[in-house]
Amino acid sequence: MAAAAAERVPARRPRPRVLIVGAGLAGLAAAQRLLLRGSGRFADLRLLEATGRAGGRIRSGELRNQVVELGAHWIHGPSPENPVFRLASEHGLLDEAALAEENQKVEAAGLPPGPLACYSSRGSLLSLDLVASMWSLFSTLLEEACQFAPRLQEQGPPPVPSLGQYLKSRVAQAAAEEWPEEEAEAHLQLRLAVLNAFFKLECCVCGCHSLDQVALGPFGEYTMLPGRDCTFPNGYESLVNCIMASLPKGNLLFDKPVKTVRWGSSYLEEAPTGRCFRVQVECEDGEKFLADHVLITVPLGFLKEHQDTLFCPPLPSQKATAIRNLGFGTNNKVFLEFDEPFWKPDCQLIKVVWEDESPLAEPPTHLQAAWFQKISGFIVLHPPERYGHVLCGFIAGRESEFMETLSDAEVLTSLTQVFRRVTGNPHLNPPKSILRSKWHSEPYTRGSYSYVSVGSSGENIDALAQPLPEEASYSKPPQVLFAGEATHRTFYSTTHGALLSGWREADRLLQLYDSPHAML
Ligand code: 6YU
Repeated sequence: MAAAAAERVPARRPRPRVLIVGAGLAGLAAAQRLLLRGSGRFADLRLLEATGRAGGRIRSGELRNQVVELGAHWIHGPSPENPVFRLASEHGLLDEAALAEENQKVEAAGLPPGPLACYSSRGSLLSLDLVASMWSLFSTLLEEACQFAPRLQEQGPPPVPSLGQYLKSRVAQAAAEEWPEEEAEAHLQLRLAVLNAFFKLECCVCGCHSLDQVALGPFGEYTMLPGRDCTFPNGYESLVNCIMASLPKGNLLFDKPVKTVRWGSSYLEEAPTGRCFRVQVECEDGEKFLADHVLITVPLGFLKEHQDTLFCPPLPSQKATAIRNLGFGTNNKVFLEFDEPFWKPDCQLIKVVWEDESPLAEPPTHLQAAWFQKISGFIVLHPPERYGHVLCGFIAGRESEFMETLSDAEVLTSLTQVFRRVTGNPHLNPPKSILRSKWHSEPYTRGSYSYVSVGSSGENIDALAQPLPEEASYSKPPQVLFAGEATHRTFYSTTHGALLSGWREADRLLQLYDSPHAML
């Protein structure tokens, strides 16, 4: 194959050749749609996946022979508008409770799960009334923060750049104006400490290190769908497996990391087609593929690290800026299996409140000494007859990335100390096994999911989603297209955002070739 000087006009209109880079949900969804809806026109399609498996950030693992999720956990907003919910229902992947109509109608936005136990770092259980009242304040402030979305102009521009600054100013105001003056200093501090635990929870939700990194204006553009979040009884990967089963074998090439995408040129394939292609994709192993269109679905974390070498010519400035400015952070999970539970049988969530912390004070900075204080909470896997006594902790940000550098034994030692301290039981048995994710260390992911960071906006998301060349038209069709969760303006960071983005780009190509102007 060599770059051709001039383009040849083929005698017969050939099938377009499509390459999809990445076999996460976005890439798989795009492939499935092109193959199912393209009436055979898109049969010349291949997916190149860097790793040895499909699913990307959907990754189910095993603990005690039971399935646990190392990546995506819930269907957020399982209701008819959610395409992941629809697909999962169609394939019979959900249980009755998730399918119940009442479940689909719950306006659950941000509801913490049922019964919880909240431990203090001083070794006692905290009053759940206090926790509930601080949760009520925090969730009201989050709702308030959504009011600065660009579409809701009546609120005017955001008063401060970040979600964190806004929440902190409102917490300070509530403390000064609403909390009882006669209350003891220690109790006021406890309120702040409980609120700080919710700041950490929101860091996990946003996938950021600090809420000071999250842009306030666009925060309200993220859209929550109705429905109480549900899980896949046989693992999120059961959804991936259903899509995979519908794809012809041989279309998906594993262990094919793409190194360079050359676009905006012309490459002659001498045999067997004698055709000119607009794009050449080169893999790490040196193998080259020619295509009319390439759909890039790699995570934003990978793009941030490799955009300078991945594209030749380099990306136009709008897109390069979007990649630099949008946020991509880390949220990890730690599964811990205990011989005996130290929690009550109906408990669904365990939170730890570090009593000397406050959202209005600087957080601890010494990672080695205090990384575990960033854990936002532990959910209890239910039912125990199936899972045994297993907790799943969530931790976001730099502390989460630091945890990835520690050994399992080091993590177990620190967390055993935490549990002994908060339960006041110095003899509490350590967890007997541990399983955890390390999303920041994954070379083809480099974090967990995207957020709109200070200095970026929903327009950057749209710019990231735009195909290249920028002036694409029917006579100059798109060569490089972009999908993946980070390209969805209102559902970024979710599986449904990823799925919809894959469909969006598949539809772009389907329309292109359905059009009466269809070229090639
Ligand atoms: C959801 C949830 N959830 C927890 C954790 C994580 C994520 N998400 P992929 O990465 O899947 O695929 C790209 C492929 O490309 C991949 O296979 C690579 O290997 C490959 N690749 C890379 N480079 C390549 C190269 N050079 N060549 C070839 N191939 C290459 N989503 O709906 N529910 O509970 C969670 C959670 C720990 C890590 C999640 C959740 C996010 C989803 O997992 C994720 O969006 C999609 O799977 C991404 O699919 P994709 O195809 O785009 O990429 C306001 C506000 C805040 C907004 N946030 C609110 C929502 C909170 C989000 N969820 C939270 C939490 C959990 C627990």
